[in-house]
Amino acid sequence: MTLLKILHHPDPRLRTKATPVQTFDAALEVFAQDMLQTMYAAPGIGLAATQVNVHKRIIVVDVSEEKNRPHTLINPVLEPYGNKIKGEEGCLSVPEIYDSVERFEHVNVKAQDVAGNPVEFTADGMLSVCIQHECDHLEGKLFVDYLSSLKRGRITKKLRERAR
Ligand code: GNR
Ligand code: NI
Repeated sequence: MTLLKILHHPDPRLRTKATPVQTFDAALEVFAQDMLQTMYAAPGIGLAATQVNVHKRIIVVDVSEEKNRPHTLINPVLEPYGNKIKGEEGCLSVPEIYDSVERFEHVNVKAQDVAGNPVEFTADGMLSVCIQHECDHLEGKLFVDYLSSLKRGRITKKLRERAR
């Protein structure tokens, strides 16, 4: 098991658009396990491959209390629906910053599992929010992009100072 290094905003590599996974092999399974381990250790409720500098469409999430409900989603495609809800978000790539973001309440998810089998389900609550947050990472998008440019500028400055 390997703990992966998480990139921090404003690292430009976080802005990379991830490409689809085409090969479902043992290396993918190992990488997915490493991502889960890294997420649990952080600790976090989700992690996108982009955050560990792998620009493939892979996310892991576990919003359970006991940390025993891992989901690994490959090539996820989302159809968000319903009302917009506001909730506090944080991000392992934007450490110690929390702010309110609007998301759709529900999301239909089509994806593949680590073996390449198709999976489809709907999510709501924290799982819905988390999956939307992770899929943004695969597009090179961060939750701070939803904030005002004034707020985002302050956050970027703070993290830049912290990094040096
Ligand atoms: O651990 C995390 N918590 C969280 C809280 C509210 C909304 C989204 C998240 S995801 C975050 C982990 C992370 O950065 N995933 O990309
Ligand atoms: Ni994040």
